[in-house]
Amino acid sequence: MKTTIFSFCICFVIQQVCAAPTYLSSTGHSYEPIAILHPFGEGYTWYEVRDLAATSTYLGVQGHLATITSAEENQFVANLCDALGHDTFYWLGGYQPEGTPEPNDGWQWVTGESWTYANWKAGEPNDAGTFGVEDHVGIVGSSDQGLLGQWNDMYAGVNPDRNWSSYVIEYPVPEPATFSLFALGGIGLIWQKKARLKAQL
Ligand code: MAN
Ligand code: CA
Repeated sequence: MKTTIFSFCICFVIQQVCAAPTYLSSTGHSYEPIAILHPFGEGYTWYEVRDLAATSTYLGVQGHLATITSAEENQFVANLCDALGHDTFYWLGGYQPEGTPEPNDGWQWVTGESWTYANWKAGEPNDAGTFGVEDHVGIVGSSDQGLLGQWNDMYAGVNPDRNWSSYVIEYPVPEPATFSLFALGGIGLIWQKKARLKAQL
């Protein structure tokens, strides 16, 4: 189910749309894209959404900006973004250390996982645009222009040409089956304890 939250201030309207985290069995993780639309030049930096992701929890597990290491994971995340129905990029957890001169050098994930996969759009990464410093990865989250799932390196700060601050959270949650077994085990223990208490009465 999609949830839409509108926040209104005098001259500032923010729309935030998200859906429940969705599980991908091949990675054992759940993914939650969050679309945030706002007036141009407002909104969050990459650093702010990185911290928002890292303070989000699901099933008691701390999240992080999504780190994509296969075509399957990329497609899965892109499709979840597309389902929210907003034509924005979504920040991922990929970045270049500050001062990396070459557009294609030194890319890393926020989790420290190795950089084994990339899905750059043709011509990217290019360190282009108004600010000339593009060290963070955004993924196209809409199929509207036929580029769904392709990546661009972008400026991390608040950009006057941008009206979105969307991002994807990844949660390394326990597998649903394992989780259910834990839950069943817990119920079993409570039941045993109750039975023991009854026997003592
Ligand atoms: C264009 C391209 C991109 C760049 C953005 C910056 O779309 O040059 O590579 O990241 O502008 O706004
Ligand atoms: Ca770029």
